[in-house]
Amino acid sequence: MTSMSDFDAPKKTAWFGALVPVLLVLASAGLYWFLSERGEGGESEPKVDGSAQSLGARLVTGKTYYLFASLIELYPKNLENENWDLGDGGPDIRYRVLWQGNEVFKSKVKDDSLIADWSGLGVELEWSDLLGKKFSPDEVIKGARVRSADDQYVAIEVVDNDVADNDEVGSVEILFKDLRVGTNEFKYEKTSDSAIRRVVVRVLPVDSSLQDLVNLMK
Ligand SMILES: [Ca+2]
Ligand SMILES: [Ca+2]
Repeated sequence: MTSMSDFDAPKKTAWFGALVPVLLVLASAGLYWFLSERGEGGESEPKVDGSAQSLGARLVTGKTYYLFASLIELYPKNLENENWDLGDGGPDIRYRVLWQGNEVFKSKVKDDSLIADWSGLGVELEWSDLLGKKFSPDEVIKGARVRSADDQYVAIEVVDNDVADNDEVGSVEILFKDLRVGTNEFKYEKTSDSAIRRVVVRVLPVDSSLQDLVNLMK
């Protein structure tokens, strides 16, 4: 007896049997695509995020950076065109970083200098001391943490730290879009409200390894 179902059954099996390998191929191709997309995404994300940012790269909007002045030079006379301190005493330089109207870092004072420098690290350390060490950058870096935005700036406000009353030195505003990863030097004319001659600002991505940061500071 030949019923319709007996007749159809082998045909169905053959049709389905032919389809299974095709589905398997498609499924594994899809799985491969899925995995490789994920893999590529996983590798490229930190680059987009900027953790592999190299020296001289523009700052990425929305990303957080360490920022500090590694050098501040003043003109030889104060805002009143007089000596900074009694007699021939040089200025005792300290700076603050302000971001969005808030003080986000205050430096130590460098006594009697027209050219003051800061390492950006805890007092007893040099950058080369950090190679092979297990510190996290947050433990050793002495600087501001700021988030880059193209239309925003950081202000660096400088004073001559005196015993009685500090001498104002001046303040400079630096746009994030003018900053690069690594070293940034800015020179200024003397004006009635600023005796700042030169500022060198260092910018380092916060999500870098200590090893990468040491390389960026070379
Ligand atoms: Ca003074
Ligand atoms: Ca002094």
